[in-house]
Amino acid sequence: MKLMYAKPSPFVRKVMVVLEEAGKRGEVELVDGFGSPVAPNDAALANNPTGKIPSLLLDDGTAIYDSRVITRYLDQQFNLGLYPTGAAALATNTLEAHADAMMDACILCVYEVRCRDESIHSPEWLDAQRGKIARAVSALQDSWMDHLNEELDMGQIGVGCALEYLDFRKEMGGWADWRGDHPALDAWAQKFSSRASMQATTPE
Ligand SMILES: N[C@@H](CCC(=O)N[C@@H](CS)C(=O)NCC(=O)O)C(=O)O
Repeated sequence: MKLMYAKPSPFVRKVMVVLEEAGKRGEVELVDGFGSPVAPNDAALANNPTGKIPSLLLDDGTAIYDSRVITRYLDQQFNLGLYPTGAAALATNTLEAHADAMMDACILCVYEVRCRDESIHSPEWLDAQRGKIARAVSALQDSWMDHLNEELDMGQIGVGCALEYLDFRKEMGGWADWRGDHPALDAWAQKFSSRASMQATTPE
């Protein structure tokens, strides 16, 4: 399998964390997929017409995306139990979607700053994305702490990746520090980031 990859990407990181948790990192070749909407990457484009990463090229030549499709595929392949079935599925799936939406808002800020000339940056747009991030962080602490402290699932992995992305791109994205106002979530994130799978995938 080949993974279209970029180390800073929080969506790619979700996939890498799953591979590390499975002990299967060695089964995937990493292919540089770093690009942006205005400078798409050839390998990323070859496997996903939108040029987004991650995409995973299977050994039979099939390309699958996006991150949620890939993590579900890996979960089934390696029997990881990261996606519970039955009634518990709704919470896990919603939490993963919540984390992905945070990442989407972050990436939109990063692209606004990095890909568009400063003269056309939109403060309203940036503030709107930062507002989404702030509300989503508060909701994690208000409503999701019990779930975050339960058995490992894909929702937790998504949240761990999203929160560390907030730290990683704080300066470029221009959002406020989230840790001071959310002590319970901060404590959870610190513990979660000590997992070997998180340590092995730290963005840089
Ligand atoms: N919904 C997608 C989002 C992926 C995404 O936005 N990836 C970014 C990198 S973090 C990307 O490939 N951006 C390039 C582009 O938008 O053209 C997923 O879950 O995989």
